[in-house]
Amino acid sequence: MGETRRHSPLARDAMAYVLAGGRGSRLMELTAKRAKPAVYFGGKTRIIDFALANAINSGIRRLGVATQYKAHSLIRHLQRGWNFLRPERNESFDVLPASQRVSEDQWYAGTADAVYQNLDIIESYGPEFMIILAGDHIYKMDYELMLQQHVDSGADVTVGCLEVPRKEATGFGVMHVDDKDQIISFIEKPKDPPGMPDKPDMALASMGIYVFKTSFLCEQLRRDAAEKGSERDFGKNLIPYIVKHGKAVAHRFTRSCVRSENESQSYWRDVGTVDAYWEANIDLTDVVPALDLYDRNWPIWTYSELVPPAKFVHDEDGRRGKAVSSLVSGGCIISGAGVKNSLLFTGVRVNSYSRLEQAVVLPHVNIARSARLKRVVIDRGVEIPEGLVVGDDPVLDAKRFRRTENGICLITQPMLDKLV
Ligand code: ADQ
Ligand code: ADP
Repeated sequence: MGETRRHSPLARDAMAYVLAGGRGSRLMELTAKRAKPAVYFGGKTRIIDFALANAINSGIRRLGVATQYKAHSLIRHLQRGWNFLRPERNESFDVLPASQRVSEDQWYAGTADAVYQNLDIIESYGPEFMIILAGDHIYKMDYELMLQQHVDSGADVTVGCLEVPRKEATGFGVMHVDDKDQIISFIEKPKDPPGMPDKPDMALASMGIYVFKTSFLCEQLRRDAAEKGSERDFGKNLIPYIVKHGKAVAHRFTRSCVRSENESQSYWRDVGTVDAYWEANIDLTDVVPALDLYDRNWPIWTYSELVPPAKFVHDEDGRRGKAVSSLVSGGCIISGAGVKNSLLFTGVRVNSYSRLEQAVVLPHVNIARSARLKRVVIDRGVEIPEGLVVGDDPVLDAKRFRRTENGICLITQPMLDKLV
């Protein structure tokens, strides 16, 4: 197996603080009951597992997760899957729901407030560095490299960034840097994002990942909290302030952040819309996917249900149950049905005469006989009735389900219940 990685004290002196309170409303009904970080991704994992696994794989052993919006499913997942860090080894794992600890009438106002309200907990652990992460992106990144750059450059804050097409940069913090990658301007979600001087069609976008010395972060959070009119947000308030009054440096997310040999390019996805979510999941069915989930040097840790292996059976007429170019998780049974270019999460049943193509099927979905489903996302636990056809008639699909511009149908149980 791969060499055992050795970690410098930098990562061991750092606490990773994951912001997982946002709703992610563009995922529509997928986030009706759960926060975006709790949404299932990739067959076994949930979105938040990527940021947390990155932290663990980078050698960080102190983790905090700030939750707010519809946090139950997220908290349950964290308790089941991530509760292995041990205080007696100087490790910690804290779930920090907005609990009105600072003032009685306040939830977390913005992302900075979600840290500010827990400053006493953070200070009680005394980490030298804080790495603030978003819990809603799919990527693999070695945060140790970012910590190292932070120390080497002497920055007040180091901001993770990547190049995105200029037109797509309206949802990001967009920055300009000098030749040493010091940030000279930062605009949060500009309507008309400025391009990069040498690549006018691209913009340098913030990943919403920040490294600070803890003492400096505390000082800044307290300063911002006293400021009238601040929205208590990193992207809107803290980062622009530090860019203006201090030293902010960009850390470029590149392929070198990951040591896997299989990945030909750096991979980072927001999966913020149903289309992007469907596509990123279906991409995993490629022969050589851009995101390698099989890399044993960079495992994506998660809570996984104890289930028997996936099973493929003939039905009573001898019809074969089969899946090609697909990922099929444990507990699935495909019986006399055909599955192609699809991703089946844990415990999915596909029964005789049914056909799935480019389908993302969340855990414990039961697909009755003779269904034909193409380009769909099916929410957890849905009972697909016998003979349901989706993906053939755009007008009918749009009437019954959530159909996106790209023709992907999101199917939930309440939508099906309305049909009868
Ligand atoms: P946004 O993508 O708009 O911008 P934001 O809504 O601020 O992100 O959420 C960032 C993270 O914090 C998400 O993981 C979210 O779940 C969480 N979160 C949001 N509100 C929260 C709250 N009140 N309490 C706890 N957690 C909360 C940010 C930056 C941009 C950057 C993009 C990159 O502001 O500059 O470009 O991230 O996606
Ligand atoms: P159909 O595909 O005709 O709708 P079923 O869903 O009843 O049929 O089951 C098909 C096959 O799945 C069964 O013949 C059996 O092999 C397998 N199967 C169903 N339930 C279980 C179970 N609980 N444990 C193991 N195998 C099962």
